[in-house]
Amino acid sequence: MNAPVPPPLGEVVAAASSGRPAVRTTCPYCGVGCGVLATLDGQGGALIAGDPEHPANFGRLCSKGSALGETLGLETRLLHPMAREGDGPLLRIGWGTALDRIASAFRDTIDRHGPDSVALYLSGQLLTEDYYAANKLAKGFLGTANVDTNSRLCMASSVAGHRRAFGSDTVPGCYEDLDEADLVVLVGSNAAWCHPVLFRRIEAARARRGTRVVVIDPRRTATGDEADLFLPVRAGMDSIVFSGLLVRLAEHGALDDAYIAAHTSGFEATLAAARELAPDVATAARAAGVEAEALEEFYRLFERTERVVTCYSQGVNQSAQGTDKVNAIINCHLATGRIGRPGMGPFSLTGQPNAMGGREVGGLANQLAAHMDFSPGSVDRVGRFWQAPHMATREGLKAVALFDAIAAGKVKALWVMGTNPAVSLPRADGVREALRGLDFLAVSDNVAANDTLGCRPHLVLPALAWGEKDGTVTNSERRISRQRAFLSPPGEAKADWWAIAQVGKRLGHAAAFKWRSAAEVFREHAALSAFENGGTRDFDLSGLAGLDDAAFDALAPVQWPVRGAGESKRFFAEGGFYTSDRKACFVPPRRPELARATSEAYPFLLNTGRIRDQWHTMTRSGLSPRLGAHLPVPFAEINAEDAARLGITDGAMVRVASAHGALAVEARLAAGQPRGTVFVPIHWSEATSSCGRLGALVAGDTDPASGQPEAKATPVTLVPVEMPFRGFVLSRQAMTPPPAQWWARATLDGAIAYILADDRPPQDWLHAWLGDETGAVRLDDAGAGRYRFADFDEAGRIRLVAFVERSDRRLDWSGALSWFADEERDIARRGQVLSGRAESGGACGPVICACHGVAQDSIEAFIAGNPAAGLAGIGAALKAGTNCGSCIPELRRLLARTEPALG
Ligand SMILES: Nc1nc2c(c(=O)[nH]1)N[C@H]1C(S)=C(S)[C@@H](COP(=O)(O)OP(=O)(O)OC[C@H]3O[C@@H](n4cnc5c(=O)[nH]c(N)nc54)[C@H](O)[C@@H]3O)O[C@H]1N2
Ligand SMILES: Nc1nc2c(c(=O)[nH]1)N[C@H]1C(S)=C(S)[C@@H](COP(=O)(O)OP(=O)(O)OC[C@H]3O[C@@H](n4cnc5c(=O)[nH]c(N)nc54)[C@H](O)[C@@H]3O)O[C@H]1N2
Ligand code: SF4
Ligand SMILES: [Mo]
Repeated sequence: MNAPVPPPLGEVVAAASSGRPAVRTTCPYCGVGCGVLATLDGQGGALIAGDPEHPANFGRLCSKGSALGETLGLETRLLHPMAREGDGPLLRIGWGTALDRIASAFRDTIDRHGPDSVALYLSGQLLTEDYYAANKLAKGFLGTANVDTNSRLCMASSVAGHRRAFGSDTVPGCYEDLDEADLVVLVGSNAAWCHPVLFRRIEAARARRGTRVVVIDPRRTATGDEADLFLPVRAGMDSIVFSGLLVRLAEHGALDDAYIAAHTSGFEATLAAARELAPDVATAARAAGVEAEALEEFYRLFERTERVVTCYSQGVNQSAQGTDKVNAIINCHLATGRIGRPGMGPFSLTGQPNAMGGREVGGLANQLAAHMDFSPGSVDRVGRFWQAPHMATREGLKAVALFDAIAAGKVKALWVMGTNPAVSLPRADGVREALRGLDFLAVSDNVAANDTLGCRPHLVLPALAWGEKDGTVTNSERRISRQRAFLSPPGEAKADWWAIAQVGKRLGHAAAFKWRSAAEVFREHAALSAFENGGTRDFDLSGLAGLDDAAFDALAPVQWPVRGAGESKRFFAEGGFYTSDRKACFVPPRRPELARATSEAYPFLLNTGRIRDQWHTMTRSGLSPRLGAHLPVPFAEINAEDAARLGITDGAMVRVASAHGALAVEARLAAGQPRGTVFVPIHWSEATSSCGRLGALVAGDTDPASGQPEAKATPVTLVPVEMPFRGFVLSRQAMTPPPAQWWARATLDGAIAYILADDRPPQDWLHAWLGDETGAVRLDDAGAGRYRFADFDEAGRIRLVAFVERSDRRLDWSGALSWFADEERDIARRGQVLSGRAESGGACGPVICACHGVAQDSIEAFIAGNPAAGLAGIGAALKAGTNCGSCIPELRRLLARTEPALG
């Protein structure tokens, strides 16, 4: 466990409950950017609470934020630099040697093959200071713009859409707009699961002022369930919906003619293009795959509601038509002048904690620092500011093209920092091969093992993790918050910015990389934003360029721009766009078309996304038992009729395959999943499952404007997989997975679970693997294909339980798991663990309330016995939904399902 460090001065607040000092910091998960109070628990960990004073969350946290304390252990951490010689294993080396090696690998590669033969691949989970340092090194000193980031997979279409419309990557609004809106439209956003605290804010506005919520998403998510109106748009057809809206607004005299005339250009051509796509509601509805009446209702609501915020996320961005979708949405806000005023505006919900910070420092290959581009004037300006000897003069390769160039041998040396591309990039099998073929691969990460680290890097560097690192992040509403350290660095872990600066120094640029603290990096970043700005660029932190170290330590959450006093927190109510004529551009969308159509061989469209309680490739959220129980197994959500036709039953194993790769997961039949489509979550990797790595399947055709890959519509085939033997191993300690044909790992309360499936009886493979432990009990019924085993340690505590038997569904482990809660059991009763019954009568199925560990079965049973109880009744009796509230949409869903029919 980490050792505590004294909290920074000025940032010590008394945590109400414990009286111990708490450190104010920011949640490292989603772009909501919630303030967190971390209080050391005296045992190397920390108690986590929401910061009541942070303007993003006012004290609230979702299930992931609340469980941060369970992710601070060091068991999985990378603690020392390591390198390999030839084909040998990674061996520990000193920092000095490691940094020398990176510097010389980059220098030699550039000498031999030019600056564009090297690249950096970064992450929206880095701090702004790390990101700034990496961009400065590459674009000013290595001489290449081959620096891209996982934000290419995340926000690039929003960035491109903003730049096309506004001339800059500006988010015009703020979270208060959600409090003050009368209509919130969520497009391609499962905010109830992915931005839960913002979603609760929308819900609060609903309760307070009757805000209406419209959700546009092909599948009915927890967010869609909560909507006043749900539009199940056909994949990729959002620009039809919003083109139809523009036409409708024009025809009903609902335009803001004065705003259009004074502050925009290109309206007529855009309206004409919209008329081509969606001349009337009926045509739009047909093309978008929704009911005409529902679409009409949405149009009517939008037309009649002045205060409307349209939030959008990956259903919009991660599309081969993503940038057009963004502009189709923005067009409607510009046309009604509903932008930059309270309760109004287009609002891109950012994914990662520092997606925005990355954009600010020019983390994308087609941007330069401080929201500048590669125009000669900007290149010259940044070059002078940095006194850079080797300024990159043109855009670099965007993520998908970058990895293609690596595969083609054009990029030969790569430094990956804070991302897991062997899982998260499309065509991930190809990415893995490309990584393995590099002349030089360095990876900076927090963990000792993930799929990218499995690609035989030449060198790995241990980075500081959340709770240890120190710097700033920017959330969806342009608010800069501090991440502060409350734990001291474990092992030899160091800040990413520091490692980059050391390499810069070794390449002969000591003056440019002389920073001694994150505060110094931040000041330089702020100064660059102000440099020759004069109101020409939106991103301006001139008011922060002079912060001294103490002020940086104490910095309260602040929204940019920070030019001086009396700053407005919104943009563009009075125009003032960052185009050459200061007018916004309407952008006519092209006719949307899926990059790949389904075919006889691949008749289903694969949609992908997130689940409530896991974060990306699970390197951190996967450590928390609270989070593991919600949806512990990789799955594919399939429409019930499709499944029946294919002979796939709920809980059975199913193979999903595209032209690029395949996976096998559990089938979940879902009414909300449209026919002809399947949804698979992104979170499982080779580290957590035998074949749940979704990225391998995704085709990833890129959007022409943004280079963002399509991640929501890959043609696939579905085939039932015969795995008649199902089971699990529960173990107190993590172990190498049992030799089953199929496995997935989950962290549960008290045990690590390996969920298993096989077409061979357990006697053939499990028996030998378990061996004959002394003190073990077993039940071996070869005739029935049943095998159960339990082993205990010397103190009589259960060590491991294995159950495998013939079944067409996952086995319920709740009985066996309850044994892990107890320290000791009566030796004589040991055999009872093999009965499979929980002594306390535990429940099975998903755990809906992560905070209080309340399972779906208990909730259903309660509702059945108390049909009138409602949400409050469930809360009072079971406590479910009473802490973070992330599960409230699911509780409502269960209530609705079991509601007695009115008649
Ligand atoms: N629990 C959790 N929260 C997270 C994350 C996490 O890993 N776990 N990650 C964070 C990050 S980095 C990001 S980027 C955000 C993402 O947040 P979201 O974008 O809300 O999440 P996704 O599940 O990727 O996708 C959202 C929805 O887009 C829908 N969709 C697919 N195709 C289309 C389409 O053509 N049109 C429309 N309108 N919708 C479509 C999908 O059905 C899905 O429900 O979440 C952040 N928050
Ligand atoms: N099919 C499909 N693919 C997708 C998506 C999708 O919806 N569908 N979503 C895409 C999106 S929006 C995103 S954001 C990506 C996310 O994909 P990734 O970025 O690949 O996923 P993470 O698991 O967050 O990986 C972060 C890694 O960085 C490490 N890390 C965390 N903090 C730090 C740090 O401060 N320093 C260093 N050096 N390392 C750190 C973690 O241990 C982890 O290994 O996935 C994308 N891929
Ligand atoms: S909504 Fe949840 S995950 Fe996102 S920042 Fe807040 S606590 Fe963290
Ligand atoms: Mo993301």
